[in-house]
Amino acid sequence: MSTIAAVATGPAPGGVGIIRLSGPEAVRAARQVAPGLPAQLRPRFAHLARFVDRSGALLDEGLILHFPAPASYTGEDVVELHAHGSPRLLSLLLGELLATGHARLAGPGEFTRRAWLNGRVALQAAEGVADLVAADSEAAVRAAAAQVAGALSAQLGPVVDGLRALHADVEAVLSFPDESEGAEEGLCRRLAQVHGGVAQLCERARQGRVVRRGARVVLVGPPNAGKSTLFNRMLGEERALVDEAPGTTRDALEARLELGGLSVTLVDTAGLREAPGRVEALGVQRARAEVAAADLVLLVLPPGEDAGGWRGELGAAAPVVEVRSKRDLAAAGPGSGGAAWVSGLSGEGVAGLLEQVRVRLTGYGTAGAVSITGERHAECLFRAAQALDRAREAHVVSTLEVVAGELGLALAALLDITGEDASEALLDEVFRRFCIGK
Ligand SMILES: Nc1nc2c(ncn2[C@@H]2O[C@H](COP(=O)(O)OP(=O)(O)OP(=O)(O)O)[C@@H](O)[C@H]2O)c(=O)[nH]1
Ligand SMILES: [Mg+2]
Repeated sequence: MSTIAAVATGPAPGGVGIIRLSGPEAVRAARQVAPGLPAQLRPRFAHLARFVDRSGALLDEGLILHFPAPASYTGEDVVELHAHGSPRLLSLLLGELLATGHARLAGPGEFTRRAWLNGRVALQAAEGVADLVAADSEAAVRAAAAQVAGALSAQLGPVVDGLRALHADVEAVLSFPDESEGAEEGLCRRLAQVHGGVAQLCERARQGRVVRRGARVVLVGPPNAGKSTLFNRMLGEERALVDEAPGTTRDALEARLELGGLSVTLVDTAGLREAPGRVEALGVQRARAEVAAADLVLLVLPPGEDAGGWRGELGAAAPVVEVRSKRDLAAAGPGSGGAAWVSGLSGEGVAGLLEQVRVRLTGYGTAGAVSITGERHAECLFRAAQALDRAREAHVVSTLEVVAGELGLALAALLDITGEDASEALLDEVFRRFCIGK
C-alpha cells in the first residue's frame, strides 16, 4: 500500500488547517517537513513542531499527531499535521510532503476507502461520512450522523437475516423436496413478512430523499386565490408582488426556508387559467412544470371554489394538500373535508399549514429521525422490493424455482447496500462522491 496525503480541511482560510497522511511511510514523510521531532512519537499525542521547506526555511509552527496502525481512521499509520488554516500555506506544505517521495496525493474518498478496506467502517457508514460532509440542513446532518453510527445497519440486519433464511429454505425445498414437506405453508407468511420489512425501509428511503435533496413545495391555484400573499406569509417576508388584479404573478418564484430542520424550496406560481396574454400563458406553462416536479403541492383555493375539479385538472404525481385561502372572508368555518384553512392576510392558520407540510414531507417523526438518506441505498431497497413483489406473484402463479430466483435477486440488492460481495465498480461509484482529503 502506498502512503497518501491530502489537505483534510476546507479550501477557505480558518484558524487551523490539517494535512492528513496515511500509510507505512506517513511518519517518515512527516519527519522530513518537521525536523526536530522526538525519535519516538507518542501515540495520539500533540507534538509541537516546526514545519519547514526543503531548504530548511520556516513555513509555520504547529502540531503533529501520530495514530499508529491499526487504531486509526484508516487502520493504517496516520499522521496529522495541524498548521494555521491558510490554504496557500497548506498547499505549500503538502507540496513539500509529496516532494519527499514518500507519499502521493490521495484520490477522492481514498482515506475512507482504506478505512472500509481495513474493516474500520461499514460501507453504509462510510457513505454517511460523505453525506455528513455535504449536509446543508440540520436534518441532513442528523440523518447522516445516524447513518455513520450504524442506524441503517441496525434496521437492515433483521431484514437481511430473514431474507437469507427464507432463500436458503426455498433452495432446500427445491433440492430435497421429500424432506421438506409442509415448508410451503410458512413460505407465504414469511414472504409477506420480509416484504413488509423491505417496504418499510423503502418508505424511510423516500423520506430520506426529501431530507437529502430538500423538498420542493409548490403553491398553485386559480388567479387571485391569494397564493403570493400566502407565499410571503410562509416565508415571513414580502418576496412576491401581491395585487387585486388577477394574473399578477407571471414567472415562478422560489425561496428557501428551513422547516423543522428540513430544507424546503417554496415556489409561487402564476394563477392557472386560460391565459389571455402571451407572457401569462408562458407563466401558466411554467406553473404546470413546477407541479410536475414538486414533492408536495399546495392547491390554494378561495372559499367556495370547487376542489374536485382542480385536483383532476392538476394531475400531480406528488401528494396534494388542499388549502382554503382568505379565511377572514369565509362565512363558514373549517370542516370541509380536511382542507387547511388559512388567511395569508392575517396569518391565521399559517403555522398549522407549515406544520402540516412538515409532517407530509417527513412522516410523523422529526426530520432528524430519518435514517436512509443515500440515493444508492434507496435504489438498492427499491430494487429489492421489486424482486420481492415478483417473488410473491410467482409464488401464486409460477414455480418455486422462479420464487427462489427472485429471492436471490432481492438478497443481492440488499447486500449491495452493505458492500458484501461488492464489485470494484460499485466501490468506485461510492467513493467518487467524496472530496479529496476525506
Ligand atoms: N381578505 C383577504 N384578502 C386576501 C388574502 N390573501 C390575499 N388576499 C387579496 O387577494 C388579492 C390577490 O392576492 P395575491 O396574493 O396576489 O393572489 P395570487 O393567487 O398570487 O394571484 P395571481 O398572482 O394573480 O395568481 C389581493 O388583493 C390580496 O390582498 C386573505 O387571506 N384575505
Ligand atoms: Mg401571485
